[in-house]
Amino acid sequence: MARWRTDEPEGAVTDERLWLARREFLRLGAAGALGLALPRPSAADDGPTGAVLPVTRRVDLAGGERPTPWGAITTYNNFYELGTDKEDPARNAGGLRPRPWTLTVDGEVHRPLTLDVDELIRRFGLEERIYRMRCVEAWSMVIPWVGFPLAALVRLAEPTSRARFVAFRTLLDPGQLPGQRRAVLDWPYVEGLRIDEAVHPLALLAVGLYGRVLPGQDGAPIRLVVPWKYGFKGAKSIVRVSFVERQPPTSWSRLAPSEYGFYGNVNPAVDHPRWSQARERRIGEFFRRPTLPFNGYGEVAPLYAGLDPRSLY
Ligand SMILES: Nc1nc2c(c(=O)[nH]1)N[C@H]1C(S)=C(S)[C@@H](COP(=O)(O)O)O[C@H]1N2
Ligand SMILES: [Mo]
Repeated sequence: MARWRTDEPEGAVTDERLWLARREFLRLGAAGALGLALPRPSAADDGPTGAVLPVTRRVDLAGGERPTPWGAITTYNNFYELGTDKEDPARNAGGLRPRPWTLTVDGEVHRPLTLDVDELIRRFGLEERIYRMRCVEAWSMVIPWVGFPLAALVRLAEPTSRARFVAFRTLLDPGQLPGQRRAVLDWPYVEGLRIDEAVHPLALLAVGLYGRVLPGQDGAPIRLVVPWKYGFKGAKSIVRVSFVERQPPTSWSRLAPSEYGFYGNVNPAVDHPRWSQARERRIGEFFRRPTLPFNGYGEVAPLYAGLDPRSLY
């Protein structure tokens, strides 16, 4: 069971030497025979790059497990607007312009907002959250995100009593996201949460990775992270957050309702129609490991009390 742990000294996460030391450690790990199971980055993994973010505390919610190397997190991606192969997003992210970037919050709120992402960062501050990430395709990673709780944005917007769901919309711009020229999904990518899920302290808006600004392929400049749900819930490159009365139609559940539900909670007992969800492959590991209910974040179970667990996928 995940537990909050905040005993890391302030500022330690931004200490360059700490990252360098860890980088060496990761490189040794990947050099062994099991390194063959790693997705091969197109270039050598030189470790984190990009602007350093001001992180004030670190929360390890992956049980002390070593984070997946930067090179794998940034070259093995799902971001269909940048191509459907795992290596495509890293190759095609060059046209995405993540700054300046404004986020609009609208719908059933007392305070509709349009704010620059960097203004949001200044307002809320940043923390590092190390989470497990489980894709519906049965692979997983351990990712040191940088961000702020989604609950902070919800509080700022002051939802009305009618707001029951929150919808997240990705940028629609085929110039920056060339994959939108093909109708793979019904663009823009839309995901959604129930409002009580959205204010759960684990739900995160991520703006960084390994202490650095988020690379385009990982959803720059701001993306959703909901660690107890399959990765597809985590919409990338978000431009709009809308509070609504009714459950929003979400991209994957519209495309294949029998394969992807609205909830998308990680559940080893409910198989995808085309493969088992009982086990998963942690990127970098050879043997599959058992999938954990709610991806190991069982503290969210009360959110779903009284609902049929088989309907939660
Ligand atoms: N806009 C958008 N968001 C998206 C996707 C996508 O194709 N487009 N893929 C989702 C899926 S299936 C997963 S597993 C995660 C992958 O995040 P990562 O590439 O940063 O690991 O992003 C999710 N967010
Ligand atoms: Mo996924």
